[in-house]
Amino acid sequence: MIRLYQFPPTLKGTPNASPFCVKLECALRLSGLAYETELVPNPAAGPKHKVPFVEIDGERVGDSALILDLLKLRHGLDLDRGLNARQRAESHALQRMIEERLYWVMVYSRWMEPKGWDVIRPLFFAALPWPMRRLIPHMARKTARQKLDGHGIDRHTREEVYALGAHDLAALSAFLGDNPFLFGEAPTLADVTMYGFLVNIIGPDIASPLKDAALGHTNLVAHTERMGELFASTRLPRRFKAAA
Ligand SMILES: N[C@@H](CCC(=O)N[C@@H](CS)C(=O)NCC(=O)O)C(=O)O
Repeated sequence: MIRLYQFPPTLKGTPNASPFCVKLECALRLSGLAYETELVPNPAAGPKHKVPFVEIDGERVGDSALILDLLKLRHGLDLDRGLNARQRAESHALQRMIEERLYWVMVYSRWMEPKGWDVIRPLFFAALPWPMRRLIPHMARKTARQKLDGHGIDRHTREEVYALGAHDLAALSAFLGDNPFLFGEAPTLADVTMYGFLVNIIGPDIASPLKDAALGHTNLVAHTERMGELFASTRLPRRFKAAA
């Protein structure tokens, strides 16, 4: 049995506030593999102190990319089986751009910007008992700033941050062109990845120049809607369960 651990659904407009959780769950749904979902509010529960993580055959594994490698090995999950070597390389580069750069612009828009913080603060920490509900958000925001600083994105001006994000979105839009999916007629892992991040940028009610830039690419919006329909129409997990 595959058990997927992810954040509880707190943020309206996206299946999960973590784009990595959406990516992994979408890959599982499109593959048709049976899985169960457990909801963990605290990523520290995972082997790498991040979500998503999974339990496969009794073993806990963290990181969506490593999990997908393992699912390919053990369960034959391969959304890229139709791609040639060059397309696989392109897919790899697109995913790394989305996850290692665009992601951080999204994190900046949520955690550093007052408009983002005002939305996520009451949602992400609602389950905490008083007085932790007052203290933890402040500490978590400080940690987020340290991570953004470590990555380097927070060393740029606000305008530069959003210009970098807009470049990534423009590259994705140009690559997609008029195709329904990034590599043609069928969704691949790069589509699943792009969906996880775009639905998190476009879906929630968090105004930002990043969201504006994404909404400016009609093909990216259409892709997100297309993937959202696939996500919703594919098999639902057998049960949702809150982790102890
Ligand atoms: N490379 C990881 C990234 C996962 C990740 O960054 N998850 C975030 C939520 S979107 C997290 O758990 N952050 C908690 C932390 O960094 O402490 C993956 O692909 O799964």
